[in-house]
Amino acid sequence: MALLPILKYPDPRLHTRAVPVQSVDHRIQTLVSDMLQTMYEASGIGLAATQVDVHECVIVMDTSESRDQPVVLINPEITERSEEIVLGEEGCLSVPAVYDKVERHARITVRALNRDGQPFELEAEGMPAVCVQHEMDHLRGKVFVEYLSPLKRDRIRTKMLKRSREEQRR
Ligand code: K1U
Ligand code: ZN
Repeated sequence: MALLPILKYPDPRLHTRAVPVQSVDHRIQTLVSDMLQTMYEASGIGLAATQVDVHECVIVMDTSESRDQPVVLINPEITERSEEIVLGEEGCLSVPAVYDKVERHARITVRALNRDGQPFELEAEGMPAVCVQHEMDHLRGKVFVEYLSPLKRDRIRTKMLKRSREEQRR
């Protein structure tokens, strides 16, 4: 297993659209293991392959309190969405220390392949539903700050660029 570097906003590679996985082979299984290790190490509840600069449709998640219930979604597709919308606080490992409210469908049904390449369906609500929608946005090249006002987004962009320049000087 390996820890993978996480791209930080406003890195333009975060806007790359991921392509479907052709075959759930050893390369993808290694990517899944590395992404899980990276997500746990960063104390995240989800991670999309886009964030580690791999532009294929792979998501890992663990929204359990015990942090021992990993979920792997390969080539996920949302097949049902509730009409009900919820407004909840989100964060992102690619935009550290920034949290803001985003509207999401309250309940969704997702179809995907697991890490063995087997199809399965997941019905999610609450934090798992929010997390799946956030991670699927990453696969489409969308970062949650793009739901915020242009003013907020510009402030976040400036703060992130300043922080990255400071980190480079260290
Ligand atoms: O995709 C990512 O960058 C991971 C992200 C997932 C996520 C968190 C919150 C709402 C939607 C999606 C994170 O894990 S951010 C860190 C975190 O654990 C967290 C932040 C805010 C609320 C709950 C958890
Ligand atoms: Zn994110």
